[in-house]
Amino acid sequence: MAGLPYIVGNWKMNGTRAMLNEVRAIDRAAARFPKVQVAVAPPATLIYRTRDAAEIIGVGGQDCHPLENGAFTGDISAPMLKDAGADFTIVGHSERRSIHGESDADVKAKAEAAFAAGLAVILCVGETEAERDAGNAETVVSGQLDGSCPLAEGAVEKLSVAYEPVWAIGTGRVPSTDDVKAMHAAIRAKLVAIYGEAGAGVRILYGGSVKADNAAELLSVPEVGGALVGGASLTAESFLGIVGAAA
Ligand code: G2H
Repeated sequence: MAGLPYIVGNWKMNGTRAMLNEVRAIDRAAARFPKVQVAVAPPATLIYRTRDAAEIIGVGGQDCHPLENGAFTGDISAPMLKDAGADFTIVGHSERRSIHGESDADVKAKAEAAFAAGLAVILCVGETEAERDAGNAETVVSGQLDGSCPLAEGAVEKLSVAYEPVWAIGTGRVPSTDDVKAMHAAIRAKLVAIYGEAGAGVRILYGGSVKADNAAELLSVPEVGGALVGGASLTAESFLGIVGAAA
């Protein structure tokens, strides 16, 4: 697994211009952690301003439309994210999959559109609690990867995968380190099956109730190459606690 630990804040539908103070504080502090790659994905309304306010950290979108433009009221395309200053976008977050009914094929089309626009991609996968209880967690995640990994030439180079068990998102519950280890190993094997040798270089993040006090343990698990952080990324103080744990 290549690269520095990657700590990404997913602000979801949170944040107005006042959050730019947090951005500046995160950006200043990131300079003290050169061995950690730090990024935030603010709501689309703040991407341009976040890019302007930050010098070091990466800035990304939380979703994109698979097409470049057209009559899709309320949607934002990958080239628009790029134009606003984004370096990457998240696709396939479970909140998009469940609330907006996005299929694996939708997520794959979005990932390929993002890649075509020059954006890196964080592709989210994860099982529900019922799927885990039924013993199907790895099968579900493997199927999501089969259906949603971008296959355009070179896309793998700009891909990260985030394993986010749905039942751990925003709940304060996290899987055991053994379960994280097993799932990340299964994801690695699947990525190698899909991409060959290049699959060994894809960063696999963990997401779901990551906090400053559990980050070090989660990040110490083999094949955990970083964290996708929701609630705890909304203040510089809590987010930097996680960045510090990754250093
Ligand atoms: C999982 C995560 C961020 P939280 O969705 O992607 O959110 O850290 O609030 O569980």
